[in-house]
Order: sequence, then structure tokens, then C-alpha cells
Amino acid sequence: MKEDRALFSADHRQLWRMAEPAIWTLKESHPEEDPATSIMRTLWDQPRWLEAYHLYDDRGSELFEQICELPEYYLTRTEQAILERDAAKIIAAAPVNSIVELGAGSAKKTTHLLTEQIRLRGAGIFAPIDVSLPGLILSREFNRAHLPQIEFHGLHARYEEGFGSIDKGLPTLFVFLGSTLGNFNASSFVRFFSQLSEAMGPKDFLLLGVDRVKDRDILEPAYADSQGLTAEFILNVFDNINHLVGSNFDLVKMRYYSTYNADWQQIEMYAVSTEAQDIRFASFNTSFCWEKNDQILVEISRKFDPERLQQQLRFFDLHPVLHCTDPKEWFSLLLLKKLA
Ligand code: AVI
Repeated sequence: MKEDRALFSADHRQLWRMAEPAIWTLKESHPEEDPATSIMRTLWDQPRWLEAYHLYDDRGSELFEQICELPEYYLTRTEQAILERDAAKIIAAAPVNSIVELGAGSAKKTTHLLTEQIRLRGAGIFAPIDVSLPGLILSREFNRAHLPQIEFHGLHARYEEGFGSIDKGLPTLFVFLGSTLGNFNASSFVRFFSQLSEAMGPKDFLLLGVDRVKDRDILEPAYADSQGLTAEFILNVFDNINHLVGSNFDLVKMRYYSTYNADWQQIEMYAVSTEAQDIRFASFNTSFCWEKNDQILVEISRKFDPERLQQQLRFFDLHPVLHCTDPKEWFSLLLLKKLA
């Protein structure tokens, strides 16, 4: 194992232990809210909704991987093509020693950046942050096999726990791809950028991949695929919830519905009850009646105007450096620099 102190700040290094070769975990984790409380809080809200992260149990992660391959789901391959074409330009514009990726699922895309880092600078650190240990192990094995010049440190943690421990003196490119930002609601968006910007040092950059506002005829099929994978992905969250809070959601008594809300510039993904049903929560000794045709908002996927987003991010001290897009202008990769 090579020197790791360069990655963590001196005052955070002792918070981590190595759980697996080259994979770090926090000795103690203090999440802002545990998953069960989050579920109960949002299911009693008006209207009822869920935080998107509950979608990613093992089955949900597997289904999302399959969604990325769907012909209707243009996001993954469009972003991949931009990275393939522009990785050299991005890395040249961001003189860094390390690349910290939020999420470990996009190894294929990040490879373009790491390959350019090796070509231009001969070496570097790669630190993906993810709550999925299998994802980090896959990423480590891929790195070992294909990018031996890169020093790998997987961080098994939530994004904010991971990026908050990176040494601000180490020039770092934070990478947040796949338009995952689109799954954040307005308050999560502000919390995320406030925390990330605070964690960034004066030599740091952020590469952000976002899906753009476009015609509903392109957007809606991407979230209502003919194979029914998106429906399975969205409804699977109720299996995870049953497991987490001892509830009795019955997937047979619900259907998936999605639409593009043009006013809010977001795809909305709902579970709709097909009959009145009593939903009981054994762990919390409570219940509610889910009326026929009532909806639970399971996920939103916001679509962005890149110019407006760049303007907005200035208020988090993140200033635009590069804007890469595809020929159809469906997806954008924004490179931003933290202002000291
Ligand atoms: C992870 N995220 C960017 C996906 C999206 O497009 O919003 C999640 C997804 N939900 C249904 N299909 C894809």
C-alpha cells in the first residue's frame, strides 16, 4: 500500500480504518438520519414521497445497471461518448493529483479521465466514494488490472462523509456523473453543494454530468421503457422498505406511472395503488390507508439548463471552466473550479 496520508486531511485520517485492501471505512458513522426514519417521515408527508437512495438495494442497483443499457435510456451512452471525446481536454484544464468520484458505478466512464491523467501526468490517485462495498471492490479490481499507475483508495461511506475527509491541500478533481444530481430535490441540492464546496480546496475542480431539458418525446420514453425495467426498478423500492420497516406493501396491488412535468422540468416517477389497502408498519406500530389511485412519488429526475446551472453554482463559489456537450445537446459535462 502506498502513502495514504496525501488523500486524507491530517485531522480526518484517524477517523478511517482499512476494511479491505485499499478500501477504507469510517470507524464510526453518524448519518444525519437513519433510513427507517427517513421512510416514515416522507411517507407521512403531503403528498407522500420517498428519498431516492432507498431505490439502491442489491436488486435496485442491478436493475439500474440494466436500465443504463436500454435503447430508450440515452443518458449513459451520451455521457460516455462526451467523455470519450473530451477527457483529454478536461484533464488538461484541471491540473490535479487526484480524482475523487462520487459513486463507484461508472468505472467505464471514469477510465477515460484516469487514462488521460496517466498520459499527461504519469500518475495519480483515484478515490471513489460509495455506500456499496461490492461496487468499490469491482472498481478496485478494474483499477488493478487496467490502471496500475493509479493509486486506488475506495471510500466506503456516504458522499458527504467521504469528501469531507479529503485533504484540501491536495489538488483534486471531484467527479459527479450520470445526472445523479437530477435525483436531488431543492433542499438536498442546496445541502449537497454547500457541503461539497466547503470541502473543496483552492486548487480543486468539479466535473458534473447533467441531463438537459429537452422535448418530452425523448424524455418520457427514457423513463417508461418497453421492457418494463424502470417500472420494476421503481416498485422494487417497496420490497426494500418492507425489509427496512416491517411494512406490508404488496407489489401486485400497485402500478408504475411516470410523466414529464414541464413546469418543474422534471420526470416524476410514481407508484399508484390499484386498490384501497391498509399499509402497516410493524417496526413503528402504525398504519395508513393507501387509497385506490393515490400516488407515492418515488423519484424525480430533474433536467437542467446548463447555462442557468452554471450561474447558480457561482453562488456556491464554483466557477465555470469548460462546457462539453454532445452533437444533439442532450447532455452536458460541466467543469467548474472552486474559487479560493
Ligand atoms: C441515477 N439517476 C441519474 C437515474 C435518472 O435518470 O434519474 C435514475 C433512474 N430512475 C429511473 N431510471 C433511471
